[in-house]
Amino acid sequence: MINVAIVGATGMVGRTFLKILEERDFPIDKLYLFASKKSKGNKLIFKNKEYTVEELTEDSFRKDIQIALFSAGGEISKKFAPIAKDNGVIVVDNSSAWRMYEDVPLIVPEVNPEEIKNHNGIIANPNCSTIQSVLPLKPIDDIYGIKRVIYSTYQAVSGSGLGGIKDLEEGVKGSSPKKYPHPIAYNCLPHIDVFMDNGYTKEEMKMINETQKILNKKDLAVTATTVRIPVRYGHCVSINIELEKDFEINDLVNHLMNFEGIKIMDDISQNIYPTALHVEGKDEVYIGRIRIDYSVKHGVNLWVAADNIRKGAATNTVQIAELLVKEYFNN
Ligand code: 2RA
Repeated sequence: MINVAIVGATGMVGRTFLKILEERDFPIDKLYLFASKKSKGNKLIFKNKEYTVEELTEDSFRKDIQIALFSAGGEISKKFAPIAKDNGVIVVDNSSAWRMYEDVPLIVPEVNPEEIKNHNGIIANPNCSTIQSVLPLKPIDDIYGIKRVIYSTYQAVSGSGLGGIKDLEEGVKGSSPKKYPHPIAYNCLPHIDVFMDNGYTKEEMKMINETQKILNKKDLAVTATTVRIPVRYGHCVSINIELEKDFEINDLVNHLMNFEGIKIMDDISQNIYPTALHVEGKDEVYIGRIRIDYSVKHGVNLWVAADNIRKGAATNTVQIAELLVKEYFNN
């Protein structure tokens, strides 16, 4: 049994951590919940037991915490993950703060579980839209080789937290946006996170850099356009892939079907394809609209949908923690 801490326990992902830990019967002995000063004293339920949220301080990482799941933003992770690590805690961090550090593994358990041994106390959970995208890319790369990837994303407002949901719900009533620079109701914004000097957004650069790191293909040609859409939960990604080798589309579909964590939903004769509403509350990555891209020699198009708060954040983080239990705590 493991002593676990959740940092950012009262946030959307933090609360989902608790839900997933319970659903998957994670072997928890002691549970500690930490959040900012304003959430101190809040009560959260885990396995029918009430826990009191404590204020996160530099003394929070008691000696008996073994694994800490962080989802409290990059600043908190930057400051407190090293403190936790110095107290012998293994941190699984959902923020982007540590993802591109050489000595921090960036893990999607179905794709690169072997990386679990390569940490120095901090492990990073990838960006939600990256997680759902690398699942199909992994089997395709292993079997056919991938030359180039073009991402176009359609991302739910919950990716921005409660503020995103509020802008949508209030926006449909005519209120002006607070979280986004333009109304998100009845609209779509080609702008997620901040713009970088190269004209890309930080979200687009996350998808590019994280895909290359997770697939261990530093020179892979990847580009991305990430778009916010007026949907509450569920990110969708159109993925165009240029392969090294020729392929039979049915073989490619079978390889995807047989890959852990993937569900195929693809029958256009019955209007069957994954949608954001369908994936809400699920942990699998759903793939449809699989079709040859005839504009290049060996090309394929995929439509990939997943719950951005579950598989895109909380579930993937808990699955990484399960790898840790298997690797270090299964005495
Ligand atoms: C978003 N992927 O959707 C980013 C962070 N969660 O806003």
